[in-house]
Amino acid sequence: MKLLLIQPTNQLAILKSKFHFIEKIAHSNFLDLSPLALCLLAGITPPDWEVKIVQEPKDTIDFDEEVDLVGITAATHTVKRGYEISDEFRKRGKMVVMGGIHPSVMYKEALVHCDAVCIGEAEPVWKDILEDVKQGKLKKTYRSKEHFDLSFYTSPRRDLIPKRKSVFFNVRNVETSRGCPYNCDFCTVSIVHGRKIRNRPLKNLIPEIESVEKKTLFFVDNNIVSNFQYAKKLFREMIPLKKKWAGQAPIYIAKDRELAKLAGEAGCFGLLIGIESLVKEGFEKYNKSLKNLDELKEALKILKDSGISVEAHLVFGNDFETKDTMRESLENLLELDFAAASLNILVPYPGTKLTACLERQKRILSRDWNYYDINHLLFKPNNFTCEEFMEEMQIVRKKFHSFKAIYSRTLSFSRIRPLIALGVNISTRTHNKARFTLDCVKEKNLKTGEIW
Ligand code: B12
Repeated sequence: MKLLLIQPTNQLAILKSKFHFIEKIAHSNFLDLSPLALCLLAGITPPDWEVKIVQEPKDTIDFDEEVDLVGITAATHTVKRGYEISDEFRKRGKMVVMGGIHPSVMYKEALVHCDAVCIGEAEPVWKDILEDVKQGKLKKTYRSKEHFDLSFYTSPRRDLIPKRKSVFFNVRNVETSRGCPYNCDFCTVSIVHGRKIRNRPLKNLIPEIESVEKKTLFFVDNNIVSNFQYAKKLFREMIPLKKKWAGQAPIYIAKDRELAKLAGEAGCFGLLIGIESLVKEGFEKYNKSLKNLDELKEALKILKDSGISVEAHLVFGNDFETKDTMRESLENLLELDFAAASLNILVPYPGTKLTACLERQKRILSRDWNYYDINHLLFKPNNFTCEEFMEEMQIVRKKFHSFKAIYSRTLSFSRIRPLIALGVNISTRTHNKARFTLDCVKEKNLKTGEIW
C-alpha cells in the first residue's frame, strides 16, 4: 500500500514568489523546517505501507502518482491550497484524508473536499484510518476521546524528508510537550492539543534529539518551559548533546535566572516570545506577567547574558488600538533590545472566541483563508477605517525594519549568531513588503457596509 503525505503552502505565497525574486529565494532556500506532523504520521504507519512526504513549495506534487491514500495537513492559511490538492487527487479517484488545526475546527467544510477528517491528534486514530482504507470502509471523521499519552510517542520519520540544500538555515522540528493551559480568545491551539500540558518522558525524548542528524533544532512547543522543573532537567541533559536550538517561551522564563542560564548552556540561541502588546491597555488585556518596560528590559538583559536573542511577537488590531497605542508600541519596541520582531495583524481564526464575537458584531470582512496569514486585515477595526489601520501598520513595520534599525540590531547581537538576526530581519522586511495588501478587504465578499 502507498501513502502520500503532503504539507501544502499558502496560495498567495506561491503567487508572490512568482513575481518577487527575494521572496522566491526566501521560500526555497532561506529556511528548511521539517514537517513534524507528517514525519510523525509516517513514524506510526505500519511497515506494509510505503510512505512519501511532499512539502510545498520545495517539492512538486505528482497528481498522477499511484497511491492508495493521500494525507494532507493544513492550517488556516494553507487550507485552500490543501483543498485544491485534495480535489485534484479525488478527480483521479484517490482517497484523501485531511488533518491539522484548520480541518479539525472546520471539519464540515473540509469534508466537501476530502473523504475523511482526523479531528485533533492523529496518534490514537491513525491505525484505524489506515485499516479502514484497506477494508474500503473509511468513515467521515475520526476523533479520539482522550488526548494522546506522550509516553507512547514514536520518533518521527525525518529520514523521509527529501534531501535539500538549504542555503541558510536547516532545521529539524522537535516537540517536548503538547497542550496549552491558557484559553486566549484569539488562539486555536487548545482546541486540538487540549488545555492540560503533557510532557514527553525524557527517556523517550533525549535519544530522539540525539539521533537528529541536523545540528539545529526548533522546539515547536507553545511554551518550552511550561514546567520549570521538567525544562531544567531537559536542558541539563541536552548540554552534552551540543545542539543549537530555538523555541517558543513566555518572557517570564527570565524570572528564573538558573533556567535562562541552563537554556543558553543547552544550546538555545533564540526564543520567539509572545509580547503581544507594549502599551498599558495591552498589558492588561493579555494579563502579561511583566507589566512595564523596565521589567522587560531586565528580562531581555538576562536572556542576552545567557546567549539568547529574542524575536518579539506583537499583535495589532485589538479594540483598544488607536493610532497613539500603535505609535507608542513602536517606540517601546525600538527602545527594547529585541533581535527581531514579528508585527502581526490580529487574525480571527475560526473556532476562537474572538471570531465568535466579531461575527456577532458583523465585523468579519473576508473568509478567504488565503489571507489568514497575519499580514492582512480581516475584520473592521474599532477606531480606524481599514485604510487608516493598514497605513498605521505600514508605518510600524517599515520603521521597525528600516535598514538603519536592522543594522543596529545586528550589531547589538553580534555575539549571538548575528547572521541569523540579520537574515530574519531582512526576510521579515521582504515578506512585509511583498505580502502587505488590502486586497482581501477590497474583495468585499463579506462587507459590513459601514466602511465602503
Ligand atoms: C511550530 C509552529 C510554527 C513554526 C514552524 C511552522 C512549520 N511550518 O513547521 C513557525 C514559528 C515558523 C510558525 C510560523 C507560523 N505559524 Co505557526 N505554529 C507552530 C506551532 C507552535 C506548532 C506546530 C506543530 O508543529 N505542532 C506539532 C504537531 C505534531 O502538531 P499538529 O500540527 O497539530 O499535528 C497533529 C494533529 O493536528 C494531527 N494532524 C496534523 N496534520 C495531520 C494530517 C493528517 C492527514 C492527519 C490524519 C492528522 C494530522 O496529527 C498531529 C499529531 O497528533 C503551532 C501551535 C500548535 N501548538 O499547534 C502554531 C500554529 C500552527 N501557527 C500558526 C500560525 C498562524 C503561523 C503563521 C502564519 C504566523 C506566525 N505565527 O508567524 C506562520 C506561518 C508559517 C508557515 N509558512 O507555515 C497558527 C495557525 C492557526 C490556524 N488556525 O491556522 C498556530 C496554530 C498557532 C496559533 N497560536 O494559533 N509556526
